[in-house]
Amino acid sequence: MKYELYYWPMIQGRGEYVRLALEDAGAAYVDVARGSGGMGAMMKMMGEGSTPPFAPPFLKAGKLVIGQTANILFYLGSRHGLAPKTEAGKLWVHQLQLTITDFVLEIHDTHHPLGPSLYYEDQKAPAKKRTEDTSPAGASPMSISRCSRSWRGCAMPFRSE
Ligand SMILES: N[C@@H](CCC(=O)N[C@@H](CS)C(=O)NCC(=O)O)C(=O)O
Repeated sequence: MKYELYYWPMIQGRGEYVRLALEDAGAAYVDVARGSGGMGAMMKMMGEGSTPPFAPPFLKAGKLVIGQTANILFYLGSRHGLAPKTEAGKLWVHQLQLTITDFVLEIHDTHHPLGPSLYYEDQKAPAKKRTEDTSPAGASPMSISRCSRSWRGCAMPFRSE
């Protein structure tokens, strides 16, 4: 079976996690949106079927269409022996990937705290403030431990303790 990866052709972004797994597994795949007519095919896929993907990346594996980076990697990890075989091991690796997902969003928000449609130059001041509040270096060890390490995605305020 040849996988079909759907991701924005102009950036590496979250698609790169999937590409790395596919490459590591030696799996055959086509990077659909990088080919002719691929963008149109990708946009169409997001609007069809009873369980359409919400946003790229998504992977077509036979009849399956799998969205969410961590979900795709969970699938590929088991299928290609990239993840441990035990349930505990699989869940641990999935947990790590979900933590990475949170972390990626944290990093994104340090540059685009007001939204992805505005340029970084248009949100420099809030970006600076967001970065100060995000960096583990800016938080005291006590506040970090109380908040289960804010930089890993905890939404609770922690500065005033
Ligand atoms: N949690 C999702 C996030 C998907 C996501 O936000 N994809 C971005 C590109 S990296 C996107 O397509 N954003 C534009 C949109 O949602 O319309 C994942 O990990 O796959």
